[in-house]
Amino acid sequence: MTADLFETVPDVRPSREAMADGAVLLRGFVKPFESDLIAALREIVAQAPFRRMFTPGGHQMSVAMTNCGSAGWVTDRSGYRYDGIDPNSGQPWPTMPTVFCQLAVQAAIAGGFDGFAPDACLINRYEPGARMSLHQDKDEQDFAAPIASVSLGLPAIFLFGGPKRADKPRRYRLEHGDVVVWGGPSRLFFHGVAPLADGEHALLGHQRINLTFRKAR
Ligand code: MD6
Ligand code: FE
Repeated sequence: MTADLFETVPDVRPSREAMADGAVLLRGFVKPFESDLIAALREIVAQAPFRRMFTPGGHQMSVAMTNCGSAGWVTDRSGYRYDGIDPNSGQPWPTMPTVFCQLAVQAAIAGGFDGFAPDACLINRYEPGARMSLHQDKDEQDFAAPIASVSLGLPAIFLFGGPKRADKPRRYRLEHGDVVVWGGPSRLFFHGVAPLADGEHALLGHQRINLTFRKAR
């Protein structure tokens, strides 16, 4: 029997996988946006370079961050907050590119959330070994809006827990092009990212980039 009997055309449809009530994993959702998205990302990073911020407790994060949009998430010795100004430049964060906004809004719709209007996009860069400990996203003013999270570059193990820190997280492998949207009953669930394994991604090299879109204000 010859191998080509089993060949199929690649399945380019994004898939939809429920993670919890209000949380959905859209594998491959980025594909139609990919090249414009990465070009826009490079421009943002040229204006507002990645930097490793400090937690209020004085620890430097292993993940490097920047932002675009009218509100940027920052952390320093005084706490976590959203700020319209990049503290490194004293200038407003780069404007949210149209392609970023379109991707986030369309993913939110696919996840069951109409009318998402993100004003903040936190951009996380993981190099091998970087991780994010379990946390809740609760610095936003209105928890009615969902969060859309876009994974690019190297794959990561995403830890998705529950409403209590002690809830045992489930592990999801997030790959380049995957989007997670969550809100509603799971909006405040604990989550994190396991230490990034090394590897090389064809477009982004030895790193994972995560974009999280929020309505902060
Ligand atoms: C990350 N993501 O995937 C970290 N937060 O690198 C988050 O912390 C996150 O993916 C809120 C909602 C979705 C997320
Ligand atoms: Fe988060």
